Amino acid sequence: MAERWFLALWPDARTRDALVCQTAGALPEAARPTHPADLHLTLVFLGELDAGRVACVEAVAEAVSAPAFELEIDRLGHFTRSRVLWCGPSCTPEVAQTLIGSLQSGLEGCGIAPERRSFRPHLTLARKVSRYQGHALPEVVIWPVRELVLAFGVSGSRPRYRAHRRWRLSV
Ligand code: 2AM
Repeated sequence: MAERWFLALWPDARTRDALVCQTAGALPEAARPTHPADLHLTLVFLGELDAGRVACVEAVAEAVSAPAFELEIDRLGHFTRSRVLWCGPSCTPEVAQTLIGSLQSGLEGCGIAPERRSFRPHLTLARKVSRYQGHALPEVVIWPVRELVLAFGVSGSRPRYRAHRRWRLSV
């Protein structure tokens, strides 16, 4: 299967461990949990890209200037149709919305149309979760977001995602 690309935020090891710890109790037995190294929050889904488009996306990410920020991961949620259990922030800081807007407008120059659906920030914790009730994490995890990552998925492998390039956000 062709690689599917996306721009995302990847938690540092400390944040990832805290997320794993805070969400472990929420995973139903039959769920298919995400490999900890695969935990991430997608900002822009890109889909299949040829080499020229990858280079164009890299140039857009390179040109974007955005400050580092913090995300408060405080809630659990469930996407019924895709049967995904997730955690995420109740509030998305304006700086993150601005970063997404800058990326999307740059990506239009690569021929990548902006997502029309509203942004639902989440980290997929497990798949094949048919039903879930519950909303808050036992403790809020403060995630210091310091970099933007261009990644792609490799089907059939675990971990499933590979970071292709990373860009530091300014501090
Ligand atoms: P998910 O974890 O909720 O499936 C790589 O597949 C990343 O892109 C994942 O974060 C995935 O979200 C997201 N993704 C996959 N298909 C998508 C789509 N059609 N639109 C938006 N995001 C998508």
